[in-house]
Amino acid sequence: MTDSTGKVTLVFPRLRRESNVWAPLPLMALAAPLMEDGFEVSLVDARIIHPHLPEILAAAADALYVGLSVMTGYQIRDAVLISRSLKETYPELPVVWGGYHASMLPEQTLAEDYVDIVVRGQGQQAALELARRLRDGESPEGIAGVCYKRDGEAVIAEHPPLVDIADMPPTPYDILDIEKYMVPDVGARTMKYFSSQGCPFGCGFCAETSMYGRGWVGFPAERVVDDLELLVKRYSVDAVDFADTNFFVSKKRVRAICEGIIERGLDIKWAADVRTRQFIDFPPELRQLVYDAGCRRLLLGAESGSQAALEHIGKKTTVEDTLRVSRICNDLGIIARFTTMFGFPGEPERDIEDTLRMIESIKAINEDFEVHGFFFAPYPGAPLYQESIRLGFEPPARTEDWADFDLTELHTPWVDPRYKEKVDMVIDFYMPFASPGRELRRKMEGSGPRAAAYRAMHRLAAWRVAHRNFDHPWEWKLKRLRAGRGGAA
Ligand code: B12
Ligand code: SF4
Repeated sequence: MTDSTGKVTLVFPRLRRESNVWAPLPLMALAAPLMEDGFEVSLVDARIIHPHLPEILAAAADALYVGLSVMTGYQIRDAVLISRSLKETYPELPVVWGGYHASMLPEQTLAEDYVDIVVRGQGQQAALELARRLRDGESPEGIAGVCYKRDGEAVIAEHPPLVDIADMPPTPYDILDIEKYMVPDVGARTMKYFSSQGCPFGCGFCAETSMYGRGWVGFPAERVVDDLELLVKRYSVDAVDFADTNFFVSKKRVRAICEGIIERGLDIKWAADVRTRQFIDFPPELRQLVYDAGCRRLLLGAESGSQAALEHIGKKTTVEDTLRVSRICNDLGIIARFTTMFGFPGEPERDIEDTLRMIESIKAINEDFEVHGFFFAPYPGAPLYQESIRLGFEPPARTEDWADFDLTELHTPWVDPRYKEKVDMVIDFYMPFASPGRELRRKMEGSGPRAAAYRAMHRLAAWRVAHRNFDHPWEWKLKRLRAGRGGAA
């Protein structure tokens, strides 16, 4: 380690409607090598500071650069506000954008006068090299993944390949006010943690493929267990939600992590994402080990109850796989949380009935299993992004116009809004009420008027789903009115 020769300010802009604030892992990942190299890092999380601009401006005063982490959607609105404010106050201070959005659209992002540099892809090495160059008064030319402006012209770097993270220094949880990031989730004190980056699969709707080129890199098992032990012992964490896009890529590593957790007697519960077939293909004793090591929830992409739709998106899984994995999780005592997707390009509006039937079968296995419905949104970088443009999707022309882009709204001209309404109503509103999970059942158990309203809603929804009768959906309309959106179903 060298003496501190410079400071880097990292900012996590606000997100929309985030009830629980998760640790800003992208920035903590960057802070690790910077701090090891002797740089001072000031991490400002705009989600937990009100008002946030004065603090960001103060932290930026003596920085070599300010780096913002930006994902497509609402976060852009705050990132633009912050960046403009930085430029007004410190015209010479380099403003750097990284994360999924800028990585996929570097030209468009650099066209804005409030962004000086874009870092594409994985940021650990680029953030460090950039700090060294700016400290030494050198140009960022040639740093892998770093795009910048030269005489007003954008210099766009190739998207860099994924670099191994096995030797990365520890993720610095101590730069956070950690109590602000303890979330009641799998445990009362759940902490977000990442142990790997990338995913070897290539689902058409997912930006991951372009971001990390179907590569995958992870911390060695021992390092992961060390980190978990530190979280438990130093911060009294009782559960971890893995932010890994695909925690289960290496069976060998999963086995070693689980054995390590058990050997060290770590009393910890955890949740992670897995592909349906991956978990089915695990030998039963490994699945049992995963449970024994504390896994209590898995997030799986079921995507659809229609086999034709699964073939259409090349998901390489079957509806029967979804039911099989449900039975496996149920037998183990692991909660399965599924996502489904509708409205892919070129897909005929398919019968919601198939997915509804799949959900009923899942709920018959375990009522606590959840199924969420989403509509396909062409995120930049997703393999289906270009096809969506050919089919009439008009991507926003300027960075800030991407701020309204999220999975709750419809962005694709080939989908009839009434179809989306029906999916939202049946899959995400009536179905969860008809077959309530643990949380809703708890709300129904009370004695006040609220609990009575939930019970009435449950009976009504159960009747509607059983009879497939969604005519005159006044409960749904009321909910929409209360959410301030109005509109007919
Ligand atoms: C945790 C998470 C969340 C958390 C919040 C994040 C947080 N930390 O607070 C929550 C649950 C709130 C969330 C919400 C959403 N999320 Co999210 N989320 C993730 C998830 C699972 C992990 C992110 C993470 O921490 N990764 C670990 C870190 C170490 O890696 P990283 O993020 O890739 O960061 C690296 C690079 O991006 C880069 N980098 C990042 N920032 C910066 C900044 C600088 C200056 C530099 C130099 C480099 C750099 O370097 C980092 C280190 O290598 C990712 C998937 C994934 N595994 O990454 C999706 C992901 C980021 N989410 C995504 C989406 C779409 C959403 C939603 C918009 C979904 C929705 N429902 O609409 C919402 C946003 C809603 C809102 N509230 O506004 C997409 C983003 C796609 C895109 N084009 O932007 C992802 C990639 C999932 C996917 N595969 O589609 N999410
Ligand atoms: S959807 Fe999941 S499995 Fe498919 S590419 Fe994205 S992260 Fe990987």
